Amino acid sequence: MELWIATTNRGKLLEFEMILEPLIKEGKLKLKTLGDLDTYFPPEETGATFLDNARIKARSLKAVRPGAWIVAEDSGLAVEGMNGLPGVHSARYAGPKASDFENRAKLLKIMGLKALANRNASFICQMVVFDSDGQEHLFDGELKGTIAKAEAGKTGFGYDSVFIPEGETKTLAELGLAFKNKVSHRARAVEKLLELLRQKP
Ligand code: ITT
Repeated sequence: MELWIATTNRGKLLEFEMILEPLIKEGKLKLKTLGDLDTYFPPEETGATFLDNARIKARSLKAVRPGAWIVAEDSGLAVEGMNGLPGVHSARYAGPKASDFENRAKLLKIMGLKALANRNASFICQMVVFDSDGQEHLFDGELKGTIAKAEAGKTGFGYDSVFIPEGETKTLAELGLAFKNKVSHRARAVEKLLELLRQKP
């Protein structure tokens, strides 16, 4: 079975590969990505919610690969003391072409300027899957934690180096990918996808 993943984010892709590895190793699953298409223009993520954006990405890939298994997810960081920001704007928080480093720097700066006492935050993932019959399946996941005062750690991507998961004292980027893939918002959603893939021939 082929599963097409609608993402341009290498960090996400690596996590999909690691969590779906059991099926890949059994020879039951092959992952395909946007890089396997000759030409593809990722759609604009104009939705107001994570789910809207996940659907936009999944439908856009489905339009060029009808009848294939497709998965897309939209994810981001919601900070309690900032009314859920950066939220759906997480990837482009510091501007349309912002790097992960610039996004993290803006977040830490704004939280520092406002002297926010409430540093509670959640990573959220909303996933849309189309099976080969075109039926839609929705999965989600959340990881609660707090925003660190400064960056620490090297693994992962995005806000991993400023996010301390609940019950831990180190950031996700210090705890490493094996840890992240057991507890993360994306891991929870991909685990549900793995279950679905095991059920469907
Ligand atoms: P695709 O849309 O191509 O999948 P993207 O990076 O643009 O890639 P999103 O629109 O879903 O993905 O934005 C997700 C952003 O939220 C991502 O760029 C990070 O800034 C942040 N984010 C999401 N999941 C994260 C994670 O596991 N660790 C750190 N940051 C994360």
